[in-house]
This record gives sequence, C-alpha cells and structure tokens, in this order.
Amino acid sequence: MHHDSKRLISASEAVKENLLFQVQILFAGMFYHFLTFLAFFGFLGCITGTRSDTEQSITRVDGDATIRFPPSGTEMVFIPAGEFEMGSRDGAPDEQLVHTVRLTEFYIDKYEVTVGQYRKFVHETGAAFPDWEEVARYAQTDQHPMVNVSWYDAVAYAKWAGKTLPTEAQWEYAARGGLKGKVYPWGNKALDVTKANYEDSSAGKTVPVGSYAPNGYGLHDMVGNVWEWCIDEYLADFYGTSPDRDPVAGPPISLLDDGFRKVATRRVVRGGGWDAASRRLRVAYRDGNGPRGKVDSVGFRCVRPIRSTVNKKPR
Ligand SMILES: [Ca+2]
Repeated sequence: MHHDSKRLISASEAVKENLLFQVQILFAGMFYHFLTFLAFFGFLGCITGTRSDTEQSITRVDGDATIRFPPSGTEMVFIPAGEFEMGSRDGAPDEQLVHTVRLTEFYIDKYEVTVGQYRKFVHETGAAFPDWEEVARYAQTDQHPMVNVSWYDAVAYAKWAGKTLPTEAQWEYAARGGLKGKVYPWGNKALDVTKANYEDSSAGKTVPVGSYAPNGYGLHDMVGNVWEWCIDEYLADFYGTSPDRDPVAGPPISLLDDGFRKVATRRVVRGGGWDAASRRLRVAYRDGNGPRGKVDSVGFRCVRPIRSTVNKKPR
C-alpha cells in the first residue's frame, strides 16, 4: 500500500512536471515565432541601410528561447525542426556521403556539462565516484567541463537530468548553428586560438565552458574544449543507410532498467577536444570510442526531446 501511494505521488508529480514543461515549450514556441517576426523586421532594417548586425539578432532570438531545466539547472536552447545536409564532401571517407536529414525540434544544453553539475549528480544519486584527482588535472573548477567520463556515465547523468544524449545528427545540426554547408560553427573562416580550445591553444587542458563566442544558435564550445559523446553507435558507413528522418545508428537502446549498460559497441564522439588537431574541429568530423573509455578530453552535453517521452524513474 505504502509503496503504491508513493508511486502514485511520483506519477502525479511527473504529470505536473511534464505539464509545466509543455507550457514552457508552448511559450518558448510562441516566443520563437514572435522573435522570428522581429528578426524579419531587423533584416528589413538591414537592407534599407540601417546599421544592423544579423549575428546579434540571431543571438537574441536563441538567447530568449533559452530555458532552465531542473534538476541540473542547466540552460537549454530551443533548436527548431528543420533539415540540413549532413556530412562533408571534402572530409574523411566516413563523412563524405552528404545526405539530407530532417529533424524534429529539441532542446540542447547551451554548454558542455560542467564538473559542478556532474558533482551534484554524483551526490544526489550515489553514482560511482569519478577519479576527481584525474578530473582536476584537466578540469580545475566547477565551471570547467566534466572529463574522464565513460559513455555509461554520460547516459546515466542524462537520465538523472531528465534528458538524453544527442543523436549524432542532432549534434551536427546544432553545431552548424543554422549555417549551411560550412566547415565550422562560425562559417568557413580558418580556425585559430581565438575561436576554440584545441591543440594549438596554449591551455593544454580544458577551459571554463563558454570561454569562446557561441554559434548562431547560442551554443558554446560545440567544437573544441571537450569531445562530446553522442547516443549513436559509431558506424563508418552509416551515411549510406541512414534514414532521412531523426536518424540514430545502431540497435535501439533501452534507457529503462539500465538497459544501456549492455551496450558494448563503439559510440560516436564529436567536435574535438583541447588536444585535438584542427581538422577534427570541423562540424562534420566523426569519431568513435568504446563506451567504457574514460578520456581526459571527452565530456558531453545533453538534449531534451520535445515530442517523445523521456524515461525517468521516480527518485
Ligand atoms: Ca565541445
């Protein structure tokens, strides 16, 4: 009896939270359209000769579409539904089959998951303690991105946060920041140490999240600082068989009952880290790691799907 009533309370809380989230989405959606309207007039101002800054208006739109999502309290940015050309004709063989992908709208973390956020997750859930000494060597404060986390750690964190890891397609779509067919999140201008934390930067470790300018969607460090785990299996030839709508590589993963811990195949990592060569910081660049791998330059960020249900166990 007692157990049942607890479950009932949890269920009603879940309904309330879901309702609240739907309302947030509704308002964010309405606001987004309103701001698109405003942006259009901004554009009119631009072509009639008024001083204008398209980049600024993009930042404003996405900045206002940001939500704060509990329990991790991270800021998330609304990414509108749409289609894009995934891959690169000039890239490595696994990127070269450029294909059209259509995605449902979603929210994505504005920043990489930080040490502070991960610490909160560990304290609240009793999840396995990371090697904090090793983490501190490459991520020195709570504002630095979490590193040295396996794919299992990243998925467990995402579940706790009521989120999931991005699909590889969501990641690339978000990283492109609304630009079409460009090399980097900022366009085709060459990478240098003012734009991201990578091999040529003098850091030799991570820097606090948000240290560099955001892309057109208002997302920071999509390339550089830490590589970011995706949910997909890494399949070099996936682009040849990928469905065009909301693709995800590999067999479906059960997030219930820790089914994800049975996953043994390589998982996608994207964006390049603080120790990566410049070619790995291209938005189309693909790589994979074993799910157990804990690497000093690999972290993650999460997404919150809008139309599908995120499985969340009552705590
Ligand atoms: Ca990154």
